[in-house]
Amino acid sequence: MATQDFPGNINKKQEDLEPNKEESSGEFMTTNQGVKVNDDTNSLKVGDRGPSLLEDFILREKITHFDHERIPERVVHARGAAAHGYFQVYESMAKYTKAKFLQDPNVQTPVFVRFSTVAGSRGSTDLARDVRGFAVKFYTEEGNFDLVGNNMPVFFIQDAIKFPDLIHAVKPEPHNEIPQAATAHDTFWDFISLSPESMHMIMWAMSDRAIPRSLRMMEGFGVHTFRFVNEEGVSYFVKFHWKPLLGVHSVAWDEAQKISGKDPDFHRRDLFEAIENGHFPEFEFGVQIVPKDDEHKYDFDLLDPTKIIPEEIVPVVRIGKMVLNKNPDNFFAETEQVAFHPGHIVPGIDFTNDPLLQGRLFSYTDTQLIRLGGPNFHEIPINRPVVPIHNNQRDGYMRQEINVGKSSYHPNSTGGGCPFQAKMSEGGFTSYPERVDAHKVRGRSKSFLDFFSQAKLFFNSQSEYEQQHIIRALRFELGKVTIPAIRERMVGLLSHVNSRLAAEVAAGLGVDIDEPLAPVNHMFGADANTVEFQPVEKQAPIDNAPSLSMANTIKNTIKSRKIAVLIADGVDEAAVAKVKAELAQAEAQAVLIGPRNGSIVTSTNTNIQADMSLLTTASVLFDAVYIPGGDEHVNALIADPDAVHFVNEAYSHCKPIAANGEGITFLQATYVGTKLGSNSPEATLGLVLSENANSTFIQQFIDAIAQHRFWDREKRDKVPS
Ligand code: HDE
Repeated sequence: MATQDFPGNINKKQEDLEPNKEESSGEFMTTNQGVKVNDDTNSLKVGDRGPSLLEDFILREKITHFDHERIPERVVHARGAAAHGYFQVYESMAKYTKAKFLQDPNVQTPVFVRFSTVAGSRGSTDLARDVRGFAVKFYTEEGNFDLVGNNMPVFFIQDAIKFPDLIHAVKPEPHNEIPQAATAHDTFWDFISLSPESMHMIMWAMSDRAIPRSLRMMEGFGVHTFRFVNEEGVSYFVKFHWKPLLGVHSVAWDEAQKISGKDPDFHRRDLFEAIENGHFPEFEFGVQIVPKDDEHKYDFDLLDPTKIIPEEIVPVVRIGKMVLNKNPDNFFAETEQVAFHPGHIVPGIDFTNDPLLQGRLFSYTDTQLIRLGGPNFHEIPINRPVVPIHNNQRDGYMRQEINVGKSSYHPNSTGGGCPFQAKMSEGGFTSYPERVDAHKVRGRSKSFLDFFSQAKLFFNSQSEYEQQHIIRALRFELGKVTIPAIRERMVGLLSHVNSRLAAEVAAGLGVDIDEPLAPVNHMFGADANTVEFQPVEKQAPIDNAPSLSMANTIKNTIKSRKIAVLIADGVDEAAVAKVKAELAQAEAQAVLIGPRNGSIVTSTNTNIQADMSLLTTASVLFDAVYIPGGDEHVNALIADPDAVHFVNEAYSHCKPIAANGEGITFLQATYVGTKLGSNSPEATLGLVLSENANSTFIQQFIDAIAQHRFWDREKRDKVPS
C-alpha cells in the first residue's frame, strides 16, 4: 500500500504524529491537570509582601517541570539538526533483497533524518572540523529500518572496544574541558599517533569533507558492509551511499572558523531555511553490491571499517531518492528524542561480522536507556513505527501503551496464543544463517593490518588544492599540539602515506623529518609489537580514484545559494532588480546588504529595503558577492571599511565576485583591485565584471556561482581577510 502522496506534506508518519501535536491558539491556559489558570505571573503569598505558600500547586508544578526539563545530551553526536521526508526506490531490488520498501517504485516510505557533528556539545558550533552524522530512520511497512551513517565512508578504529578511548581522546580534555568541538589538541593526536589504523580516516577528516558548505551538500555512507538477503535466501554484501543532488561542497577552513563566530547555527539554519523556502534537499540512495562468493576477492577485508570499496572497482548503483520536505515542529520532541540504532533492521537486510558494527549493535539501545530514561523510548512519537507493535514486553517507566487482556507471556492459551510468531514466509525476521566455525579469540584478523594503502589512494586522488588543504589542516591541528613527541609520531605516520605530505606538514611544524619514527602500534593488545602484527605495506590496486575528489562533483546548479548584494544610498535600482530576479529564476537568493537596516534611497530616488546590514552579517555567510553600480553608492562603499573587508574576505575565500558599472570602481578600491590588472590567470578567476547588468553578465555570474569556489586563486598571494 502506497503512503499518501506528498503534496501537503502528509505521509503516514506525519499522520501518526498528528494526535500528539498541541496547538494553543485560541485556548485557555491550564495546569498539567487541565485546570484553567487565572494568574500565571504571581505566586500565592501571605499578603502582598509575605512568603509564598507551599500549597501553590500552580507555582510548584511550573517550577518542578522546569527543573526537570533537561535530559543528558548524546554522548557523541550531541549537536544535530533534522528533517522529515520520504524515500522512493527507482525500480524493484527484488533480485538482491526482499526488503519491502525497496520493491515498489510507487511506494513512498516516510523518513526522518538527523545530521550531526560528533565531538561537540549540544550548543557547539556547526562548523567544527569534524565528521558529520547522517542518520536515516525509514518508517517502512515492515517496521523501522535505521541507516545510522556518517558523511565519511570509513572510521578511525576497527574494533568497537576502542570507541570509548577514541571519544575520550577527542572530547575536551578532562582536567579543564578545553577545547570544545575541536580535534586540534594533545589527547586526540596522541591517540591517533599511536593508532596507525586511523590513517585512512585521518585523510578524510583533514580534508574539506570535514567542513561542509551545507548538510544538503555532503555524501552519506553506511560505512560497514551490510547484507542484502533476497526471497530465495541468497545473500549479497552491500555498502550504502547517499549522493546529494546539489553536489559535494565545502567551505574554507578560515571561513569555517569565522562562521563559527558569526553564525554557529549556520548548517542548522541552512537546512531549516532551505526546506521552508521549498528547496527540498535531495539525496540519491546508492548501493555497491558484492556477491557473497566474492567475499575474499579484494585486497582488503570487507569486514574492515577502515576500508572503502573504491567506486572505480565496484560502481555505486543509484537505486532511489530521498527528499526532505518538512521541518520538525518541535526540536526537542523530534530531533532530540529520536533514537537511532544500527540494529533496527527489516527482513531483507542483515549484519556482517564487522567488529565495529557488532559493538554498535549493543551500544545504541544501551545509550537510549540512560538518555531517554527507560525501556519505553520506542513509544515516543518520533520513534514509533507506522505499523502496530504486538509483543509481551510490559511496563517500565512512562509506559504509554495500555495492553488489554491477561496474557503477557508466550506460549499462552489464555490469549488464544496471541500474538503469533510469524514464519519467514509471513514476514517474520529470520537472521541470515551464516556459517561460523572458529575458535574464540580476543584478537584481530591479519587481513586488517594494511593501514596505509587506502590513505595513500585517498591523498593521491585529491586535486592539487585539496592536497594543499589537507596539508594545511594537519599543520593547523598538529600546530596546536603542545607535546613535540606527538607531532613527531604523526609525521612518522604521514610519511607512510605520502612523503611530500609528510615533508610539507613537517616543514610547517618545524619537525625534523630526517628520521621519521616507525609507526607505533598500540592497538593490538599484547601481540602489538610482535613482527606478526606490524602494519603491512601494500599497494592499492588502483593509483587514483576520481570519485574521491570533490573537484569532480556536480557543478551545474546554483539552487538555494545565497548571494550578497552590497547596496548603499544612490545604488542603481534597475541593476539590483534585474540581478535579483534572474538569480531567483535560477532558484538562488539575493540578499541586499546595506550600511544600515531599513530603506535605502536609490539613484532614481526610489526606496529599496536592505535585508540585512553590514553589522549583522558577514561575507562568510554567503556564496558570492555582487556590487551594482551607482556613483554615490560606490563612494559610500569605498568609505566603509566593513564593505571593503566584505569583498576582500570573499575574494580570499575564493568566491565569485561580480560588479558592474561603478561597482567596478569599488572593487578597484579594495585589495581585489590589485588583482584586476594582474596577468596571472588564477588571480582573476571567478571575477565577473561588466559595464551593464545585462543578461550575459548575469549568466556569467550564475555560471561562476555554480563552480562554487575558485580554489586556484589560492596559488597566488592571499588577500588579507
Ligand atoms: Fe555511533 N553512537 N558509535 N557511529 N553514531 C551514537 O547513540 C557508537 C559509529 C553515529 O543522530 C550513540 O543515540 C559506538 C560509526 C551517528 O541520533 C552511541 C561506535 C558510525 C550517531 C554510539 C560508533 C556512527 C551516533 C550516541 C563504535 C557511522 C547519531 C547517541 C563501535 C557508521 C545518531 C546515540 C543520531 C550515535 C555508539 C561508531 C554513526 C553512544 C560504540 C562507525 C550518525 O550509541
